[in-house]
Amino acid sequence: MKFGVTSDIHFGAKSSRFLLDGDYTNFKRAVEIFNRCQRVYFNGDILDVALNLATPKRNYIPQNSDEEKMIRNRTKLLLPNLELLLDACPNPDFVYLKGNHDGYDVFFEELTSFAHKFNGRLKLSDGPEIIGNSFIYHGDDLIDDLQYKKNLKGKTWEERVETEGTPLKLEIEMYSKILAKLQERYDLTDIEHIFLGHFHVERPMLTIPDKNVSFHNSGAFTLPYNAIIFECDTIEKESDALGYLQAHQFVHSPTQGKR
Ligand SMILES: [Mn+2]
Repeated sequence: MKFGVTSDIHFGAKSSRFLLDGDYTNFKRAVEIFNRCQRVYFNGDILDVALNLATPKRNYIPQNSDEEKMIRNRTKLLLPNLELLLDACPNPDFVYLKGNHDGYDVFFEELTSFAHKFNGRLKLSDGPEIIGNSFIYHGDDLIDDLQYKKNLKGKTWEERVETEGTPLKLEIEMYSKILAKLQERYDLTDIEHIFLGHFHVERPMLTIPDKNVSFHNSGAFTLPYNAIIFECDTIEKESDALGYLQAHQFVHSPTQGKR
């Protein structure tokens, strides 16, 4: 079964990787890939609402009517675009997983009524989702308390790279810790591929040495502000192995702001 995974479009943020920007290049690219798939996973942070929180948290409850209004207004801008995308992609069904920037009840309420239009073709999920030997989760609560992004051992990522070695070494260390954390929570016996979003490291794909597990990160970027679409296939062999095909990148749009 062919499936696609993407995340971290951050629709509405200044640094948004817009699907529907300018000449629609990103949109057309997404449509082309998604229509080859039987299922597409939106793995969190497709919508971005800035609520003046340092780190937005999934299941955050709006503290006042302004915050709630902000979420509903931003939702109103996203949904017509999502509708265009789903209408242009008759082939796959879609699963929308919560991220930390869009895991709000208010948004998921609106998304639930929106989903009714699509006769079961759009499913909502808290995550994780499992397909074949693949595990799909946004990853926000896996990384944030490891503090790799900002402040591990009181150092920034860049400072760590300078003093402790290559990004590859640090990324293997980080993903090994994430794997251990996931194994505490879930039975990953048959899982060989873990799809995450959320954090932005050098490599969209990394295999942990000596483990039969690869990480794929659609929030990763090799160029600034690119979200990635993974196009994957579950192959029905004895191992039910997933063939990693390619990472397609959204094209950077000149109208996007700096993060
Ligand atoms: Mn995130």
